[in-house]
Amino acid sequence: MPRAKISLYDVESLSILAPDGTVDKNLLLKLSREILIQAFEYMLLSRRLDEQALRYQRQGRIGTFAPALGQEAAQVGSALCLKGEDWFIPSFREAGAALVRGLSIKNYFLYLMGFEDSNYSLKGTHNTAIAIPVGSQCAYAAGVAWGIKLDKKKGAAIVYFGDGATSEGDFHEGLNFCGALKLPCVFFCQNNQWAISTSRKQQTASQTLAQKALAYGVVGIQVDGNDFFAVTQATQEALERARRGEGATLIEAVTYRQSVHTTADDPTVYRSKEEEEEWKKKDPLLRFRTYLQKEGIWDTKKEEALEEKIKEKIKKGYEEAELFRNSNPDPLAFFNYVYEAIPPYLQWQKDLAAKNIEGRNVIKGASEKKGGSGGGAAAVGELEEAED
Ligand SMILES: Cc1ncc(C[n+]2csc(CCOP(=O)(O)OP(=O)(O)O)c2C)c(N)n1
Ligand SMILES: [Mg+2]
Repeated sequence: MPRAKISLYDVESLSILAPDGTVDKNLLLKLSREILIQAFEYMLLSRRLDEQALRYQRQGRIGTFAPALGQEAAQVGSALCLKGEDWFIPSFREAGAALVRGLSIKNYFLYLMGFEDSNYSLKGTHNTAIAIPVGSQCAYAAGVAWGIKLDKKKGAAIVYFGDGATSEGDFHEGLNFCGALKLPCVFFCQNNQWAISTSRKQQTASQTLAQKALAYGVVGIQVDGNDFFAVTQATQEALERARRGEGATLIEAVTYRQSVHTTADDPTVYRSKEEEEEWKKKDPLLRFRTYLQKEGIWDTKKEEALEEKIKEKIKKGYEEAELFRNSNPDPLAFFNYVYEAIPPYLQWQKDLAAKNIEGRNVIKGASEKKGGSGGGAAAVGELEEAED
């Protein structure tokens, strides 16, 4: 019999909370009233933070940012399953999840103002800095998970990335590594249908993103990413599996990026209004609110009070960040945090930048002298007094 079928497992899909706010009671995880309210509070905070940050960005108060708007159930639902000992490894669109992990509004705005002090505040936590190179965090996560296993530590790692990242090598390498070594890692993919202007369909011929797990011998599951309960259930199961030493899971949370890719993007040139309207009907916040109201857990009065609280919190956080900006912070701080001991070529760059910031010096013949010293550093230049 030279030709036979190799049987692989089927990929599960999970949905518990429908867009009209009704739930499948057989699948519903028992969660306390307090947790449900807390989840809604984080989801609303995340949404309002996105809306306010967009205004600040348009006013020139902060730099470019990537809104999480529309992905609140995926982010808050998954992050709420984490314990302090677990490692949180985000990309650039995870404000909702990061808030659950203790990110302060001040630090969020500091990051968006370009201050490295925000990332530095992560020291001592189990949260890593935001990864901008798409998919790179999947490789870090494999390393973190390997560390957890080698050190026989409790907990697991969770890494966040998008549909676009599943076409990057780092995603495949990370997943393979975690599969081969049975590492405690949850790969949390937010399939928000777009990677800037590349649609999910253009991204891959794969029927689901979850099935990519099969090739690496890890569990893959697709969930309705706008369904708080499905996300929570799948993440909880994946984390428990990881903690039991049974290896990694790939979760594909199917959701939608309702806003711009970043504030430098205009989605009207590549996607239709109709598509956006269709997804608004599946909005994660609306559906969760409808459920909570039906259950008598939430009402308009509570929400009005929460809206007020959130408004104040965001305003206060922004003002604290502004205060920091106006306090003459060290503009060279970002040189300090990449290496424990700053290498000579970086020290050179730092000194050069310091002199340039002082406005007294200009670079002359930067690429001609002495040659680079590795790590992509420019060749050592020559400093000269400026004419003015
Ligand atoms: C390695 C790399 N290539 C390209 C970019 C530019 N870029 C930033 S975000 C992005 C799309 C990412 O899409 P996806 O993974 O779906 O995440 P989403 O932005 O939708 O959250 C690209 C191409 C980058 N940051 N890093
Ligand atoms: Mg995407």
